[in-house]
Amino acid sequence: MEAAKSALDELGDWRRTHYSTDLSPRNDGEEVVLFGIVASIRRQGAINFLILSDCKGLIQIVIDSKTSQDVVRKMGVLKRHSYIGVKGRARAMEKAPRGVEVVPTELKILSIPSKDPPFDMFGRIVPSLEKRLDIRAVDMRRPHVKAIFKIRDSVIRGIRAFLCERGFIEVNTPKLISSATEGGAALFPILYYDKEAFLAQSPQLYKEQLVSSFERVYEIGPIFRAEKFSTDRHLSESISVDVEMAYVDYNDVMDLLEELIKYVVKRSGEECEDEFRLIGVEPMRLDGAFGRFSYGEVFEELRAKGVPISWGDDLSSAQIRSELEGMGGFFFVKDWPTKSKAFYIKPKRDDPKICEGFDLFFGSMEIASGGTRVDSGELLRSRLIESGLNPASFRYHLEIFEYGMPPHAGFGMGLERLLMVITKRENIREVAFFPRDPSRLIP
Ligand code: AMO
Repeated sequence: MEAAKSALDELGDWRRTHYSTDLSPRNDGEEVVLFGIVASIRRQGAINFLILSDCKGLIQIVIDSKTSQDVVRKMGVLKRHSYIGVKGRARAMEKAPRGVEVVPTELKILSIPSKDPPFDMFGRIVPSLEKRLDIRAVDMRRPHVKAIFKIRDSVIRGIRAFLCERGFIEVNTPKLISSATEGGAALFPILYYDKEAFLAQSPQLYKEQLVSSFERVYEIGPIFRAEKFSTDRHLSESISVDVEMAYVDYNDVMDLLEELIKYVVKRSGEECEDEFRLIGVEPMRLDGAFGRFSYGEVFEELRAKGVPISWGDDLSSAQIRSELEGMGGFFFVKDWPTKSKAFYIKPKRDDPKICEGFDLFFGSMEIASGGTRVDSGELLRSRLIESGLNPASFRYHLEIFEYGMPPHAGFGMGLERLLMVITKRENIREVAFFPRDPSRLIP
């Protein structure tokens, strides 16, 4: 350990000239400065092959008998997960990955780990997900884990580009709130100075208030749900893509959501070819229109197949899920029983037992839900009471409606759920940086 510490160099005035992926045979002979983490070291006789991993990719570093003694000496103390700087010359090399390698003239050792991770960089040794999550930041150094988060980044940029292009503005709404929006059971209570408050379950009420001035708003932010159970699809803290629009109804927002998903799936597939290859997934192609079925149609079909379901049940029982799985792909279920949906979803004018609400599924997994909103303050008050909520707790919200509210509609989409579909991961924890669930509050 002492020996390792004394071997450490200062960053000094070294600055990166290239990322690993900037280099190609065309850089042959060029002076380069690279930084990164040692992914692997292979010693072959007198030659050392070191794979350096930076935030963009991998590059081979070759140390042979012609390399300076200082570099060769430093190679002796290097191990996997050491952070280093390499100054040297790029050399075209057919056998190297991407046809180029770097021959160092100088090496800086910036950090040497005192602990070896329980997995290797390339997924040959795979410990349990729990163990990986315990040291998540180290787990994410691995190229194929990092790839998932690069795809995530591309998806988020795609969402922003798509919505910005259509005149939406990005907003942020409070996460410390005074009352439930999605039903009391799943709330996290907190102490706000000397009062009880809650972590926001969704930006629902605020995004609705904001359409009264901005007409088109969206937020990509955390939602908190005190889920009582642990499943592969639920997090206690998740990222939601919330969209709200004035002067439209649920049909328009279903169109928008379908277009948005097709756009980000295509864009991330094109932008992240390498990342999809790394995770062994063929990017999705979404050609046809998403199916749109009414709750009544789905209910009748399930009944006809002998699946136990009562009118108003959600579609989450194990048996229903296995039926929905068979439908494959994305599809909407709309026109839900009013009693099954939140108080802010608008009942149909000609049949108030049914509402203009929808869920978007991918197989049996709910990806998003939304609907036309109640825009009358009076109706909102009575819907709150019917839903067992106290209008007094929503006074601040109802008051805005007294000042007038345009017709509006919107949706909330679980970012991790969409990413599970895009990256074909079975467990939601794989697509969250630092997942939170009933048994995990660290790291
Ligand atoms: P809902 O409660 O259906 O609707 O949530 C919207 C979407 O958010 C995702 N989601 C979750 N993802 C992971 N873990 C969780 N615990 C979790 N809870 C929800 C799902 C879900 O479809 N205000 C409404 C939306 C709206 O009408 O605009 C709402 O929150 O993908």
